[in-house]
Amino acid sequence: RQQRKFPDDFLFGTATASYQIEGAWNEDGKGENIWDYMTHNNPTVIKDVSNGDIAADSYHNYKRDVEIMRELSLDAYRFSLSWSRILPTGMANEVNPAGIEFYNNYINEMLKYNITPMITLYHWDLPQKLQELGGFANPYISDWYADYARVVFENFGDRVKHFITFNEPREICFQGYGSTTKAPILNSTAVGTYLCAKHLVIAHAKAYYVYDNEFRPTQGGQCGITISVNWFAPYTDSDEDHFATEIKRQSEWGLYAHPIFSSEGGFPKEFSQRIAEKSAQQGYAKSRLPEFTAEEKALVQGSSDFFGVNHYTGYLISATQNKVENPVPSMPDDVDAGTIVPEEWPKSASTWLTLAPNSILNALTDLKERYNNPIFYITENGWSTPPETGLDDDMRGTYYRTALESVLDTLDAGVNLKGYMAWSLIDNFEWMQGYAERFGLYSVDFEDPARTRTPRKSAFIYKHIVSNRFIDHTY
Ligand code: GCO
Repeated sequence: RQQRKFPDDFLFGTATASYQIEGAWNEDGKGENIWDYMTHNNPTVIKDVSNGDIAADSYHNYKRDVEIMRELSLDAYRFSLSWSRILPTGMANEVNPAGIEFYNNYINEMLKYNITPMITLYHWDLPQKLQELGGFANPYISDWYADYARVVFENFGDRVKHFITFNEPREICFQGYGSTTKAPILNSTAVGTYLCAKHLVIAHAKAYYVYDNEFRPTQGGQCGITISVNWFAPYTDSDEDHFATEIKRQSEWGLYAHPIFSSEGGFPKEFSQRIAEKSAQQGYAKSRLPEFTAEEKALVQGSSDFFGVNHYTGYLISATQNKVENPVPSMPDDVDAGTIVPEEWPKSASTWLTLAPNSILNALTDLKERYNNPIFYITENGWSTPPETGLDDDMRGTYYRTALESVLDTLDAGVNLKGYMAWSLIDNFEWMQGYAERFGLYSVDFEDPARTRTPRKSAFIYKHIVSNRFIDHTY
C-alpha cells in the first residue's frame, strides 16, 4: 500500500481541560466552581470518591507539561481556562490577576517552543455563584459568558489565535442538566437539557461576535465551538432504523450544530417536531424545546469560524431492538431507540468507548455534507485503559493508528480537516470515574506528591506519527 502523508500544515496536538489537570482548586484567589462544589458536598458521586483538588497538579507542573509537549513534537496544545480562576465569582467586575498571570506564563512557555496554543473558554467548570443563579437555565448566562469571553480575548488574544467557546454542549446540557452524570447533576431531563441548549448556543454566538467585532480586526485569529460527534449508524437497512438513527444524530449533536452551521438555522426539524408532539402528549401547552426568536436565530447562524469535533466511538441504532445493550447511560428519554455495540469491537476501560471501524471518516463526511464543509478540527480523540495497564498500553497505540488512518481517509474524501488533538497529554481526573480510567499518553503517578509523569508506549507511537507525518504500523 502506498504510504500516505499528513499535510505539513496539519496541526497535531493533544488536549486537556482545566478541572481535570490543574488542581490548586483554592489557590491564589481562584473561586469555587461546580465541580469543586459537587465533589466536596457530594463526594460519593465520584466512582473512587476522589476529586480534582490536586489532580495532576498542572498549576505547579505546567513547565513539565510543556516539556512533554516538546518530547511529543507537538505542533499545538488545546487546553481550557478555569472561568473561576480568572473571574472568581464568574462576573467580569472582579478579575483575579493571579489567574491571568498563570495562563500568561503557561501560554508564553508554549510559545517559547513554537507550540500553538488553542484555548477552550469553557470545559464544564462553571463558577458556583453562577450556578446558584441557575447556570445555563438562566438566559442571562449568555451575557455573563460574553463578558468573560471579552476578558479572555483582551488578555490572551494578542498571542492566542485559536479560541473554542464551549467544549461539548451536549455533555454540558444533557449530562449536567438532564441527568446526574456530570455536575451540577440537576436531572431535569424534560426541560433542563433544552433550556441549556438554547442559552448555550446564544452564549456561544455572543462571545463569537465579541471576538469578531472587537478583537479580530486587530488580533486576526479564529473562534469556533467543539461539539461531540460520535458516529451513529442504522443497525439494519429498514426505514425505521434509518429514521431512528437520524433522530439520534439530531438529538446528540444536531441540536447544537444545526443552529450554528446549517443553512436553515434553528433546532433540527425532525427532532423539534418529535419533542413538540411528545410535549403535547405529556400535557405541556408549549413544546419543551424552546424556540429561537428570529433575531436569536440569525445571531447564532454562521457564528463559528470552525467546527471542533470531539470524536471517540460509534454505535448502531435500532428502532425495534430497544436498548439491547445500552452502554450509554446518557440516552435521553426523548430518543427511544436502542443502542447496539457489536461484540467484536475492541473495548476500552470506559463503558461507552469501543473502537468502531471507520467512525471518523463516517462522522466527518456526514458533517461535511450537512454543513457545507466548514473548517474542521478534531479537538479530542482517545482511548482509556484501567490504572493496572501501566505503561504497556498497546491497545491505545492501536487505537491511535486506526483513528489516524481514518483521518487520512477523511482528508482523501475532501473534508476540510485542519488538525487533530489526542485526548490526552497526561492522565487526569476523568469526571465521575475519578482516576479509575486513564486517557494519558503519559501516565501520572497520583500517589506521588510530585505527580511524576512517565511516557507510555503510545506516546512514542504518537510522536513517531507526528514527527514523520505518516503512520508506520511496524513501529
Ligand atoms: C470530553 C471530555 C473529556 C473527557 C474525555 C474522556 O470533552 O469529552 O471533555 O474531558 O475526559 O472525553 O471521557
